[in-house]
Amino acid sequence: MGKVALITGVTGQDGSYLSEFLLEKGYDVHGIIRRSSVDFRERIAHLEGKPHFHLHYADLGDSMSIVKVVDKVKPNEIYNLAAQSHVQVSFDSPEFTADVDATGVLRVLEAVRACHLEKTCRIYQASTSELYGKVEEVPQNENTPFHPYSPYAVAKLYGFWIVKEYREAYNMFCCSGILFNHESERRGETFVTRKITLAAARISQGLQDCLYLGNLDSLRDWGYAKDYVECMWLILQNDKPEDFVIATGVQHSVREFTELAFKHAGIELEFKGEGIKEVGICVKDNRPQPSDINHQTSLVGKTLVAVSEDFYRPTDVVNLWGDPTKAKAKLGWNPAKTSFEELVKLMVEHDIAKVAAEGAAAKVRTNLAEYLEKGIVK
Ligand code: NAP
Ligand code: G4F
Repeated sequence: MGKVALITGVTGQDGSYLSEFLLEKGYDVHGIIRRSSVDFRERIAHLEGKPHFHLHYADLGDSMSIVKVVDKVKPNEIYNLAAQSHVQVSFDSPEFTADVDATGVLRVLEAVRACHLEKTCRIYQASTSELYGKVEEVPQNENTPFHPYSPYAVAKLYGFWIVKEYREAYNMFCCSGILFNHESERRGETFVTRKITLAAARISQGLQDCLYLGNLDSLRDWGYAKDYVECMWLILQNDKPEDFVIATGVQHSVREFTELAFKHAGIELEFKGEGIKEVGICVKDNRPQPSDINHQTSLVGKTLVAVSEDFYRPTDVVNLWGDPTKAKAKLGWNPAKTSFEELVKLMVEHDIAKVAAEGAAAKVRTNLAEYLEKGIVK
């Protein structure tokens, strides 16, 4: 019999990669999904219907639903990835964020106890570098003090401590991975990296004029999500339950990410001005010029990136930089598998293809509408 894993947040970026990873390892993978008015789950659509992949309705805000799924599935491992994961949104919906990201963790732990699985079920909690918040040292490791700096981070801090508490109080194998930012072609479209790669793709194809961002000076340690899900699994295969920092150990600014993404899309930018007045101007237009897309006019001299106060946060975390020494030494994890440059490239290439495909589909629809109107096709 293979192992059984239960993933909360299976429809998210990490949940989808982790599902693929565990299926390849021979696991029976169960995921929890929420009722939504849209039934298409883009990130896991290719897994639905596979024999070892199962979905169950439950919600982290609903204790009974979690208890029922845990009791039915009887998992050997639970990966608690479900969360309201957007920091800026947590300022608009702080109570919901606390319910899911803080109390939700407690609900999962209690469900395991209620089902008497505390001796056999290992639990991974998706913790975050946001706990370091208004950072007290750089780079950050497992001993760096926490200073959460958003409603999201405060909620996640509760999740971190309740996992630690259950580990000590009830001898449960539950651990937190303190993951630094990890991105991919499946990243939500309002996180800064994906917002940038999609905009670079659209601007390069003449479908968007300008990208508006918030704090360009913010520094992050960005890794590739596909590499990070392996570490989640390694944490649960360890001899004893421990918490780990997962990061690349390399730091870049939002501005650097933007410059590189646009460069991959054939656009060289130069940044001028400061703060709210800063702009990114095109200084070289290296885009190929196929005849069938509408970017015949050069972008040189145009302002393609500008700053908008709308994307400033009431408090912002500006200096995240992780030290993955412990994960390297104890788990044998390689933090340098995908470099920053490779990550940006793969995201931009993906989005250029996506935008082009959407453009082509839209063109077919327009042509078809025209033909129908003219009576050419009936
Ligand atoms: P994501 O793409 O935003 O996915 C979040 C998942 O949580 C989605 O499947 C979502 O379901 C689910 N969810 C939200 N509220 C729920 C609820 N009440 N009940 C059940 N499911 C719920 O996030 P991600 O980037 O994959 O991140 C995974 C986890 O790692 C999160 O806990 C996040 O806070 C944490 N984390 C992420 C990073 C990062 O850089 N990505 C770094 C550190 C920690 P729907 O599809 O139905 O919305
Ligand atoms: O991409 P972000 O929204 O990610 P953030 O806030 O770091 O949170 C992500 O990583 C955390 C791990 O550290 C996770 F726990 C969390 O779930 C999530 O996955 O913003 C990154 C930085 C911020 O400093 C933000 O102020 O980019 C800055 N930024 C500048 N302009 C922007 C924008 N962020 C967003 N989302 N949109 C902008 O236009």
